[in-house]
Amino acid sequence: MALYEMPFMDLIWKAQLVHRIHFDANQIQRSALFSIKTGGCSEDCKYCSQSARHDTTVEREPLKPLAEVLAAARQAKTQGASRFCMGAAWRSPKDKDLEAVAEMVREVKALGLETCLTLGILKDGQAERLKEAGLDFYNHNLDTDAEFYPAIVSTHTHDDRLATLDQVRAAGIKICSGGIVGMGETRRNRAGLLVQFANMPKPPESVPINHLVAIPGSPLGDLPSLDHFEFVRTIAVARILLPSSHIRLSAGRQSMSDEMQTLCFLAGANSVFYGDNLLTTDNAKPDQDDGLFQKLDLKAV
Ligand code: SAM
Ligand code: DTB
Ligand code: SF4
Repeated sequence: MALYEMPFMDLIWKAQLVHRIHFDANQIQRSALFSIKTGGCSEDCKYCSQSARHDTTVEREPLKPLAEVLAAARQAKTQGASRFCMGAAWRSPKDKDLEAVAEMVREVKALGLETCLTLGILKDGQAERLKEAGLDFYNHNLDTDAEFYPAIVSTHTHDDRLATLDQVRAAGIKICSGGIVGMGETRRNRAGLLVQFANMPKPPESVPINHLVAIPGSPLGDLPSLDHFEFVRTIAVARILLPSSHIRLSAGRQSMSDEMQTLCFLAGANSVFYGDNLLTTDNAKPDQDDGLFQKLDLKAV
């Protein structure tokens, strides 16, 4: 909380000092995102377009065939992404589906891309099977602190999320875990989430900070946007508390100006999702990103 309350200029300066000890400040990592299984999810996460319980425009689809996933991965590689993240709208993967996904991991890796999956809660043994397939990262966000979590999700608990992160760590897979801001949480909730990551025996290698994309028809569909400067402060506090993690400026970039994104990079964000789409919503356009990277002399890695 003391970091959040610092004068803005001092906070950004401190974040820059920390950032430059651990990273090249002119490099940004780029991951592409692809939905391999969209919609129809049993869970009730209030922010999400893919819950079967919310009346959104997203239609339920089956698991995508391998060829379609590989075509998307090849395109992401050609466009310049270094990691390919595959997301599924599941509470938890079935063993049969896990085998199909493991095959996707093997084939995407063979293209020379890093692999990441986000499939929901993992059961005993599933993380090990993904590790055997060569998975580099597993994304599983805590999303907000333990206190606010029940106001957002009732069908699983914050402890369920932590148990999956433990399994991923134990299997030797790198962790991507972050949160969403702008869901009506307090600054204390935001600080609590970041402190929780910082206090882990080994913090996540990658920490996505998502700005809520308000989805029409979802329970958070009418929420007003969080103040942009509070968002930038959140990035800076994340950078200071998690000095050697990649901090990803994630969902919500499509509604941020170039100048706002630049403030986020100054505050220590050093990773983005690159490509036309996130999972079910639009991302910032690659052409726009290329222009911004050029103007700022940023090198994509
Ligand atoms: N079903 C899996 C799960 O819940 O872990 C994987 C997919 S889920 C869509 C992955 C993450 O996307 C969520 O944890 C949340 O952080 C983010 N997300 C989903 N909808 C969002 C929205 N409308 N705005 C911002 N972030 C969102
Ligand atoms: C993460 O933290 N953000 C990504 C990824 N991990 C899976 C998802 C953002 C989803 C935004 C809303 C949508 O496109 O459905
Ligand atoms: Fe399902 Fe994941 Fe969306 Fe929650 S966030 S409703 S678990 S897809």
